[in-house]
Amino acid sequence: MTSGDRFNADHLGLSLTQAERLYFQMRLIREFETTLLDLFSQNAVFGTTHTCLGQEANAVAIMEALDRNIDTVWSNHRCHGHFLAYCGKVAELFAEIMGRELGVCAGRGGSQHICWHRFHSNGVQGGIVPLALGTAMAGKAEGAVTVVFLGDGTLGQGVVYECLNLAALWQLPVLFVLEDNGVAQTTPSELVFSGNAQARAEAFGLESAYSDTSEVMALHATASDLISRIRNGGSPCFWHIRSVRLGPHSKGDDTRSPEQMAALQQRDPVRLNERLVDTPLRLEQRCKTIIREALAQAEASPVNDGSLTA
Ligand SMILES: Cc1ncc(C[n+]2csc(CCOP(=O)(O)OP(=O)(O)O)c2C)c(N)n1
Repeated sequence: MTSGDRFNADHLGLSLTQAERLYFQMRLIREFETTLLDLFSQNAVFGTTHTCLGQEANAVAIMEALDRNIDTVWSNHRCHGHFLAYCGKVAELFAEIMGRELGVCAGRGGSQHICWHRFHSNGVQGGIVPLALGTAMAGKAEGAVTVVFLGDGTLGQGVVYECLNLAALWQLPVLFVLEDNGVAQTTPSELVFSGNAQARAEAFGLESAYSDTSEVMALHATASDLISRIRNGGSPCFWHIRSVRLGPHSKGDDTRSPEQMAALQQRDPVRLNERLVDTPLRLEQRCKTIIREALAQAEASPVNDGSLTA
């Protein structure tokens, strides 16, 4: 298998510019997530799920800036967009969530336990951060970068600060990405968070960056800059991205008011980036077809009865 086969969403048979491709990937993630919520409401899927509706641009912008042959990604409970932007394996992700043998890990762990090539996810808040330091340390000699995703609620975990300290002390090639959607499950950040997230990282000696945008090209430019600085021997970095969560925490557990949600919709990255393409409707239709076919493929795969391991 070549690296192109592994990671290239262009196997979908489209010839797109970079901007079109980034938009297309966001649209595909959006379609995946809305389909998944529909499946849950029909009781067609068991377990739980955490969609990344509203955060698609972060995932797509960052994965595009990585060298996926050597760089490592650690993702959290809200990982579908990160994974799809990493490799575009739609059917395998559906199948994983549905417990099917075709799943990324043979349907054994669901999306919170993905381990594929150099992409990992885990739902224990903060638990992935020390692991990210490990892969950063291991990859330093070959010029590899590790990216680890955090939600703002995860800044309440002490281990995150131990890791910021060690990353700076040992100058590890790691990019901490804070996807700050302003809410942890149903708790608004302002009820639990004091001070400034960037300042917390800087206090340990890390470089930091802040983005308050859903523009995918702007996010990609920042991601490329930060990742290449880290790769070329720069300090580890903490990137605070102000984001929006447009869906519930998992399924239906959203206590935010319709007014709050309407304000957040103004920052919907899929809508905001639509102008990057001439034919958004055509791409939307293409995404819908891909999702429909991938879902059918996942559904055709046998449920893993526990005998098949990844
Ligand atoms: C150690 C631990 N405690 C509690 C949970 C349950 N839990 C899952 S996600 C979540 C909120 C996470 O909020 P945040 O880090 O802001 O990420 P977001 O969900 O907003 O993306 C909680 C409390 C968990 N997964 N791990």
